[in-house]
Amino acid sequence: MSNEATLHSQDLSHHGHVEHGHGNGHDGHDHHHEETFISKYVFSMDHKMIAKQFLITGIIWAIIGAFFSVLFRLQLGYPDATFPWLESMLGHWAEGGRITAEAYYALVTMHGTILVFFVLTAGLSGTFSNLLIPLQVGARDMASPFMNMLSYWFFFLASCVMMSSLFVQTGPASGGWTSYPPLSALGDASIGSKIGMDLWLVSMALFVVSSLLGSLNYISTILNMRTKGMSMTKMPLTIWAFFFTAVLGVLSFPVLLSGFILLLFDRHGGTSFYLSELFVQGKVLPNEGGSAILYQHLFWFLGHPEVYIIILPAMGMVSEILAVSSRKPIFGYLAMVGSIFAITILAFLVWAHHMFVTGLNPFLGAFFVLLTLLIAVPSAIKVFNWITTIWRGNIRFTPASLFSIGFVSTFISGGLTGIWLGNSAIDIHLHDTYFVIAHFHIVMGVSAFFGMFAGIYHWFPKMYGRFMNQTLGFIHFWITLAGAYLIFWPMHYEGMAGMPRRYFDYSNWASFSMFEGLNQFISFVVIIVFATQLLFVFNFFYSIFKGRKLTTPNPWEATTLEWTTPINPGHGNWPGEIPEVHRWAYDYSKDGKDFIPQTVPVSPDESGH
Ligand code: HEM
Ligand SMILES: [Cu+2]
Repeated sequence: MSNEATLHSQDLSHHGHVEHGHGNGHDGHDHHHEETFISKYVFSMDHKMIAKQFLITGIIWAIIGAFFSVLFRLQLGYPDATFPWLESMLGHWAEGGRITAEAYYALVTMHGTILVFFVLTAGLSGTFSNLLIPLQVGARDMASPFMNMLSYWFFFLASCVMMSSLFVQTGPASGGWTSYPPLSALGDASIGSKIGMDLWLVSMALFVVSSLLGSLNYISTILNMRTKGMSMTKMPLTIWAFFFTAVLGVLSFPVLLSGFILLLFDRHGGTSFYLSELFVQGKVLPNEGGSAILYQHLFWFLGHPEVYIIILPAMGMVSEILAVSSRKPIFGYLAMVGSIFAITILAFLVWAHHMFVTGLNPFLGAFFVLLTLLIAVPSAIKVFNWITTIWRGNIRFTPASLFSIGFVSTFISGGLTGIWLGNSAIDIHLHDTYFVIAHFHIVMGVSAFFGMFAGIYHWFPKMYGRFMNQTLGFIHFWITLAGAYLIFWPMHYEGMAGMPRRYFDYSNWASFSMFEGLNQFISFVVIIVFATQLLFVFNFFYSIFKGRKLTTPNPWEATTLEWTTPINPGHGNWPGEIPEVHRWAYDYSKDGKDFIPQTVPVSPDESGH
């Protein structure tokens, strides 16, 4: 499996880096100065605490973002009903107990923005990159703990600004999570194009800064701070996934940021990067020479990689958890790394598949179709390897392993419909219908959430020294799995029948009222699934304080380094020396042993290192 001889020389060359890491001031950190409440829990530079901050902020956002979908699903499922409590909660946004059209668009926009960026980017990637990178590569902390702390606080600031937009008089942005101009560029276009849009842009700019600060740290930590013996090919797949996720972010978020800055100029600086030849109420606007399509290129140059920024960390964690819980080595480690790499490259080459209906030259479109469909190859390799990893494994069913298997299931289901949408000829029919909503919710909404849940159940003991309740975890899994399919499967059919997305009320169209019963059913399931997530949130917070305590540092009998730290590791992770690594991360069921940690020498004579 491994190639000891060639790695040996690499080990030595890395040694220098590691010592450098030692001297970084973390050693004996605890002895030197008292940790105050503020330095320990608020402005902490400990990657583990920052991970918890990202996670808890992400959970709060997830509740809000998901609750918004409950609100607008009420409108979609019961367009004629009135809910007096809505009016007492939302005031004039729900006059007479019905959500207004403006409020509907704002809710959809906030729902999408919050879940994509604040939950699945910051909450998922931010949490687990922070938690696992230093622990699994054997470092005392990130390359720059201070920058890492800043990364959280920029996220927190972005959160405050986005949150404040919910309370301004004209309401939050309502141009969709993509914020296409001219709706987003013209303050008078709609009520949600006013100050709410500015706050949205400022918040997102802060968010990009946070994401870049985080990613640069992740990349430099992985490249420079690995412990002795941890060559790149001995890294767990989680680390590979976080590495490429960070690369994606560093290369694409700046493009989005520049797109947003130009949009701010258009809104307030009198420029017209995105505006041209516009008539508003019979009046010609002065803007000349801009192009709304330019914005779409800038947006989707991030927008597409963004879906991989969301899904790759989940893929990494699932690979890890499947190996641990089936007590088998991961199948095809190098193919897994290679396919993450291929996905990363391809992610940058396909953005215009979101723009088939913009009047793109069909000849150019053909290239984007080809490149898009090519992503199916590395994706299929990964799916094949996950299945062969659990094949004939001795599977231990835990909430983490079930959510990992659920991830593979929803990733396959959503990935297949991606092949349809990747074909421009079919996409032109399905564009902006519920088929797209169904596709991306299954493949990146549900899958990524499953990866996140799996990660939380699996690493909760490392984070808090306690277990989460298993029974509640099983209930959470089965209802969520069934619910996700019941919600999103039917949406494919609605989409094929032409039901458009972002419509506030379908009841005027005879052809769509045939879905009345179905829409009601979907909305009903949404409420149940939402309640189930609250059960998870309860389990999470309850277990932090009252969960069953860990008695051993390695409860899942895993091979990776994070389980060699004490049950509640301090800042610096290992009290003494950083452990040395001798083997890859997946020696399960080998040499007659159930598992062999990475720290165990391969052969006696190798230990003389
Ligand atoms: C039970 C969970 C969820 C339900 C019921 C739900 C439902 C919906 C529906 C019906 C829409 C379309 C509204 C419209 O276009 O009129 C929508 C939009 C969207 N949702 Fe979800 N969603 C859920 C979870 C998620 C998750 C986990 C994500 C994270 C990826 C997500 C991301 C989005 C995005 C990006 C949009 C598009 C917003 C836009 O058009 O600007 N949703 N959701
Ligand atoms: Cu895409």
